[in-house]
Amino acid sequence: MARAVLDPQWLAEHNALLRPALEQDYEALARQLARRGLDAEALVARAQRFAVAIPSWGVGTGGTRFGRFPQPGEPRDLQEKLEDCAVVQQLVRVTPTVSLHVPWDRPADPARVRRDATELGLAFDAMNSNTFEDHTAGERSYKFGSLTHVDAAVREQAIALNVECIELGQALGSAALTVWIGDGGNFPGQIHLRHAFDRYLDSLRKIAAKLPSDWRMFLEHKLCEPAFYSTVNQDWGTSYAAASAVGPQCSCLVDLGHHAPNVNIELIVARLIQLGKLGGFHFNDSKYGDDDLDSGSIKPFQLFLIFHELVSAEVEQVKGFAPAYLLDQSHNVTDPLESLMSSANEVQRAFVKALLVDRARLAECQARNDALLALTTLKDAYETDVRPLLGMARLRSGGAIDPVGAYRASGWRALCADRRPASRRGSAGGIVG
Ligand code: AFD
Ligand code: MN
Ligand code: MN
Repeated sequence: MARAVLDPQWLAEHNALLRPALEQDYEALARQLARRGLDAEALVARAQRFAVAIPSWGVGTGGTRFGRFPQPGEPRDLQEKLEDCAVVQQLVRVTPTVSLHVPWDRPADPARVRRDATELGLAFDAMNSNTFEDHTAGERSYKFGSLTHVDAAVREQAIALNVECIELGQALGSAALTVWIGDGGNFPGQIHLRHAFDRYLDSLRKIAAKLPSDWRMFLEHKLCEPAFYSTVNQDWGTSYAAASAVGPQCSCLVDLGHHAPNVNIELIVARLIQLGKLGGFHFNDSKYGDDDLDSGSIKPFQLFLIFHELVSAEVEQVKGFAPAYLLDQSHNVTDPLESLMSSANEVQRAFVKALLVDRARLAECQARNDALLALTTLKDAYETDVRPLLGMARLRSGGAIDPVGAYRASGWRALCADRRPASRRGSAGGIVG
């Protein structure tokens, strides 16, 4: 039995106040769904099984290159970050795993960290390697690249960090490595475009050679930043080519903020599924670029359409389809725990709404080229208010009917402000969006 950070008795009392209204709303929704041939109970069970990982760098306040505005009670070390993750999980019950960024959160004693996490009811998701900034004085600099650097010694150092991530991950019980590099050029002519990609493949193969047989490796592409002229792994096509060249354990990770404006991300998702190379997601939202805004805050319909593709693949039992889900956001102006809770809820909501799509009717519409009714079919699902269903799923899983409300009432932030004095507070990690 995991150790509950917030008092379960207190949470039960908080839920008791909201429960009568939830039950009424749930019954009304269940009747509506039944008319549409959908079983609310089965949907609650599906919602309960949904999971999305929390980034260790997401529980501290994020920053931009213009500054960071820390708030009281921020976690100062990995142990405190795990405690915060456990609070989120206790209330939402869909975030049972944590994804670490190394060296931001390099565990000195991984076996102990694993025990601590298990005690809190948490496990570890994909490991993330950071070779986009220099860590200690004297090491070879990543200023001009890491895995694609012109100097083989710098590449070796970056490869070694990725191998260290794999080893740490093995000790932690993780089974995946996500590689995102900032490598690229800021000036035309700065790098040899083809040779840099060759070096990328060569480095990736060396990392992949160290993967345990049950591990996966995800390549995360990004249009630009920090390289503003040419990024080595810049788009999904490049990422797909690289993942294919590296081998079967390697696939592509889609971060929702890493595309050119107005790109059809759900189409990219469909293509990668079809090609057997969709590894996972970094969920966030964006208006202009890699904004790292909270999931579902700007384009909830896009999130739904992405999940429509994911659920389609599940329903059609596409071979090898098992994408990893992680939130990757930078919380600059909110309490990070509140953002994580509401974002997990948004992602879960998109998933549940995608389950409501009348796929038989959609197929008929497509077969007779009925564009309008096809869209209406999707909108019927998208516009259904599934909040009672999500609340019921959380309640039955032991979480909070209203996670943010419960969190505020719990006084956790104020407690942390006392327990975690600012003088000892280190970097919260996560300076890059
Ligand atoms: C980047 C990527 C990547 C990386 C992160 C660091 O989204 O996932 O780990 O920033 O904060 O933009
Ligand atoms: Mn990302
Ligand atoms: Mn990003």
